[in-house]
Amino acid sequence: ATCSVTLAMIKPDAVMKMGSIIEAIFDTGFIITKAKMVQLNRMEAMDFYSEHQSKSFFTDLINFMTSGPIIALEVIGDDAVSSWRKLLGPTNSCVARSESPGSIRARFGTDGTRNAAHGSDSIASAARELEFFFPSSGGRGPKNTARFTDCT
Ligand code: YYY
Ligand code: MG
Repeated sequence: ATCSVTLAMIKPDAVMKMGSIIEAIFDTGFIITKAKMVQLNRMEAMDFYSEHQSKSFFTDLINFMTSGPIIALEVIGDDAVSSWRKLLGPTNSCVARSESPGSIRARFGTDGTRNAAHGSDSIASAARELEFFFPSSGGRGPKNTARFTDCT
């Protein structure tokens, strides 16, 4: 089993359900190694989702993602990028409810935009998205020096 890392995010519609989502994360065998609640401004949300800037849903996505706080999580586990996306379920929560009823998007999301949570789609985007929320330069204040190296 190969332990790897991904960026999980609880979106504004699901922050009130964070307890149940974090419980599902641990129940599935993941470990959370960093956590941060922040509210993104429009520039930050557009940067995070820049791959979608030409899509018809982009403005709706940015409006939603800036509508309240989000929680960014560094999650480690066996094959974390794909196993976290599997736990998330399909992008659209309505589809998730029929195709993957126990998934996080099925349980906690509403529709194709308000879908409760995010997961990086590749190892490269996990690295980019983790650096976005948890810059290695760190800035002022205490540093997280905790190291979690196994998946047990
Ligand atoms: O990676 P994932 O979140 O499953 O889907 P993406 O295709 O990357 O889209 C990012 C984000 O955009 C999605 O979580 C909801 C929103 N979105 C939308 O509002 N309408 C669509 N038709 C597709 C995606
Ligand atoms: Mg995506």
